[in-house]
Amino acid sequence: MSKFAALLGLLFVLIIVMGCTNWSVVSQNGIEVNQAHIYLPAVTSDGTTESNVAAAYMVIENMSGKDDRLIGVNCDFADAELHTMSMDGDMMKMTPVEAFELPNEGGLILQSGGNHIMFIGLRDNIRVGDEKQVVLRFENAGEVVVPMLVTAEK
Ligand SMILES: [Cu+2]
Repeated sequence: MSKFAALLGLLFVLIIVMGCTNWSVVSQNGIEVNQAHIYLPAVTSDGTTESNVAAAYMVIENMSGKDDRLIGVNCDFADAELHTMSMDGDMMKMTPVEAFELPNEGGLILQSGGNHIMFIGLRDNIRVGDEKQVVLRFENAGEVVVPMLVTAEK
């Protein structure tokens, strides 16, 4: 099975698992973003958070005809970084990276415990149920604006 077929299979499973959750789908310049959402940790009873960080998870596919890379993220509610997870002894730790590879006809899965977008220094009293605009910057495809629902779900 090709990597892409495996990715499609995973995407199918993700969609079933996530059921009716209406997380955003954006298709632009050959880049398709599915299931994009912002995970807010430590949510309190009013839907805000005691944390000053959050993460974004999604599935990105590249149907543009050329290899690409996710090289940055911008938003107005925090500073954003690309993070990967690695082992430090027997501890998992997050490390900032410059880019994620996104080969043509391939995909990139940003998920809890793996590669993700990290929001640091949350502003604006972000809360569950908000929709936030997040700009993904690709080396070839340019900027793709993705509206993302804020949720307490990973
Ligand atoms: Cu992180």
